Amino acid sequence: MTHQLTAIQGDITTLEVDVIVNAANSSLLGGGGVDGAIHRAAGPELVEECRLLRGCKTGQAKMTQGYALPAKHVIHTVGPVWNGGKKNEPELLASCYANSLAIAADNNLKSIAFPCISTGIYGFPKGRAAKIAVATAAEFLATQADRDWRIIFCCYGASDFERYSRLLDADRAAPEDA
Ligand code: AR6
Repeated sequence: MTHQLTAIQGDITTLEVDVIVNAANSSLLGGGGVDGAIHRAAGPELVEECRLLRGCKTGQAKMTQGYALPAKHVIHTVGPVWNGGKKNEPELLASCYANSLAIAADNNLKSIAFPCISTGIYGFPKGRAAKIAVATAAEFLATQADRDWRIIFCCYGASDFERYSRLLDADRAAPEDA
């Protein structure tokens, strides 16, 4: 049994994994940022399947096929819009990661790549978002003793990649330091 929790820098639409996660909006009908990139790379069949899903609430997630993407599936999750931090934004962001991982587990998927949900157009502070992402993924892996997992944080920019690399190094060092 192996668990990999890693950060890479690159374009999530190029990854050959079981599933990539989309930072969507509640319509699930496409938009800008990583959502636009995923829809462009997947082709028009993606929005056709998304139409059948009838939207998605903030913090929840729904899965489709990957169509022309190298990834087999897409999990669409709707991150919170940052509104100062007192509107449950941290809990809702954690739910995006936890619910996406739960859907992947239910479908026997083993490799999953996340973008930095909510930290672009939705304005969630990047440092806080990264801590929530890493902590939620680590909590999930702690429940998966009998299964292999590869969880990738796919960072578009160099500063995001450095932030995640630091956090993951600290996460790995923690048990020895304790
Ligand atoms: N691969 C990986 N990450 C990417 C890519 C890519 N190809 N393109 C952008 N990013 P955002 P949000 C990063 O704004 O804040 C859409 O219109 C980007 O650098 O895409 O959750 C939706 O329809 C940033 O780190 O998502 C919603 O309306 C991260 O992806 C709204 O934006 C997320 O930025 C969602 O806003």
